Amino acid sequence: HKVAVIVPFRNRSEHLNHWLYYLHPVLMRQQLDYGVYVINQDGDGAFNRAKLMNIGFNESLKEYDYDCFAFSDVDLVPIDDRNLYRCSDHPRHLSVAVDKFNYILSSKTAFGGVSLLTQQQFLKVNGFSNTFWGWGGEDDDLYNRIIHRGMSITRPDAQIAKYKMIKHGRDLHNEVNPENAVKTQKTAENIDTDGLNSLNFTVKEIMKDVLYTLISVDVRSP
Ligand code: UD2
Ligand code: MN
Repeated sequence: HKVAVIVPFRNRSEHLNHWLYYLHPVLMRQQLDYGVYVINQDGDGAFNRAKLMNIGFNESLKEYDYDCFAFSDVDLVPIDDRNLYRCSDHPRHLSVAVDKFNYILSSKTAFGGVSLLTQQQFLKVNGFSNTFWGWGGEDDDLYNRIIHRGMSITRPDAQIAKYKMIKHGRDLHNEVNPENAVKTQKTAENIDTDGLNSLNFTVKEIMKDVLYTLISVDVRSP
């Protein structure tokens, strides 16, 4: 399994240090051929998690022929090695039971946190939407895209797919955006024209560390 782990990022260095410390041993024990790509949003415009994921997909493929993409928040640490960071026949949701939510899945359609898609699956849904600025909705929109394209999702057992979320408040410039909830009703209208095929950004800097590649990008805030 050639897995690119894509981590959306801005101003969470402490979380990143923890994440790297805990995740590398897990991923190594899982015997994956993997690379970690931390996609840092440059500037202080509204955060766009989904767009950073699309950028990570594009940029990681320039380096290696990855066939699986693990999209992961920087604050989610798996607590069971059996929760494999591998793709399957269906897009896969790994962060099933998170301590912050008392280890209970919020809804059957939840797809945020940590999710995995093969290259083919991600291309089939045209990636994430690029237009979800601020907090919320982008994960639901990706779920809708998957269903719209005739796929379904799978999850590991909740006993295995347990996570700790590093404690945090809401970040600056990532306020809840009420427009995002409205937009999740319009996935079918947008999927063909908003996504990987409409992605625009500028790479500002690429920094290669032994443990990860940090790519700073201008996401061209509206
Ligand atoms: C939930 C979802 C998350 C995403 C978000 C809504 C789960 C477990 N998590 O997380 O996947 O759908 O809601 O957008 O369902 N980040 C930064 N710097 C910032 C802001 C965000 O690095 O200033 C990154 C970081 O990787 C973070 C992620 O974006 O973990 C999601 O942001 P959050 O942790 O504030 O959102 P949360 O915990 O509500
Ligand atoms: Mn979080």
